[in-house]
Amino acid sequence: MEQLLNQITALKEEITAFNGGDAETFRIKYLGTKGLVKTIMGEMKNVAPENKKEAGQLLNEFKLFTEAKYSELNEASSKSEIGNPKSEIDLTLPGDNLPLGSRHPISLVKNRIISIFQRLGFAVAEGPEIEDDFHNFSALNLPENHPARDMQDTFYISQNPDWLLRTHTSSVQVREMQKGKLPIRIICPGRVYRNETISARAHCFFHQVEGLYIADNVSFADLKQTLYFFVQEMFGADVKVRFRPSYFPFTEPSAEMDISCLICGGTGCNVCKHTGWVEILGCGMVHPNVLDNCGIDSNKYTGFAFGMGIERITMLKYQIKDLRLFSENDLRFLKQFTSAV
Ligand code: 2U9
Repeated sequence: MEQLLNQITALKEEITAFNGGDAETFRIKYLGTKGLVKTIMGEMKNVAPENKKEAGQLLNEFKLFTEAKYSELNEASSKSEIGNPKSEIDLTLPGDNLPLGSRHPISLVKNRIISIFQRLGFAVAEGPEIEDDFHNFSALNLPENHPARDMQDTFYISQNPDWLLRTHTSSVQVREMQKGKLPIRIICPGRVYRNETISARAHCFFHQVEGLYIADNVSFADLKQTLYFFVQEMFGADVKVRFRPSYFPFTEPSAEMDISCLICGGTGCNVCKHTGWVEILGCGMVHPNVLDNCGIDSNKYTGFAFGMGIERITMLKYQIKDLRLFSENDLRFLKQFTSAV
């Protein structure tokens, strides 16, 4: 018993004076599976039965003493990482850079288009991508068997012959008109679907922004000035525009708008097929049948509408030659675009 007491006293002194290494060295030497605390605990078997209780208490107290010293060393070593040249952690190093993503070019251009029209008082409206025949076709002066339906090869949904993937965002405008609140001044951005063979110039889905303005006395002059403002803001003050007569079932009269070629400035190049002009959108005055189909009195109100493909605008803006790049998710392509459109 006395021998045990002497051993404990000697070890306590040694531990108090310990400065021979870090906390881990201490743990291995005293508290590890082959450490001195374990060894001295083994001495219990040599203690006489009448002293066992007292020896047990002494050993326990010694173990707690050793563990307290270990915690103390641990705490001291974590504090000393800062400014400690021996520390394995260099807290003065700059942090790791988190890779920041960038917006998709289609989103950048979409947001730019939205902000231009918002300045003219247009609100953003959205609607479902799965539509019914009425909102996508019939309301828009495209009755069943109308040949113009073939202009937009449609994905139908097999569960119900009335359901389809919208071929344009015009169905959103129809839904807004049905609400019956006038005037209406909205733009409708969104994804649309057409059953086309995928190539550099076509895909089975793309993105549109369509616009609609219905009020008293809306004229073709309003349409021209609105779109002229858009083009100037989007492509710069030097860009020229021209309107060509066209046909759409939902507008009458209808037109397509071209801008002077951004590449050659109008002198002729491959991009504009040597015409000096590139087409960017379709537009027109909303057909009276469409107003009536949606519950708006065509004798009282007039309106204009327009539609553009965001991919097309983006390709012109950034000189991108292949539509497939937008959906391949190749980071080498996507990383090139910043928010500065
Ligand atoms: C309502 C009434 C009329 C929207 C219009 C176009 C002309 C047009 C195309 C441009 C390229 C579609 O993305 S594209 O393939 N769009 O030419 N869109 S007028 O007319 C409407 C819309 C809604 C109620």
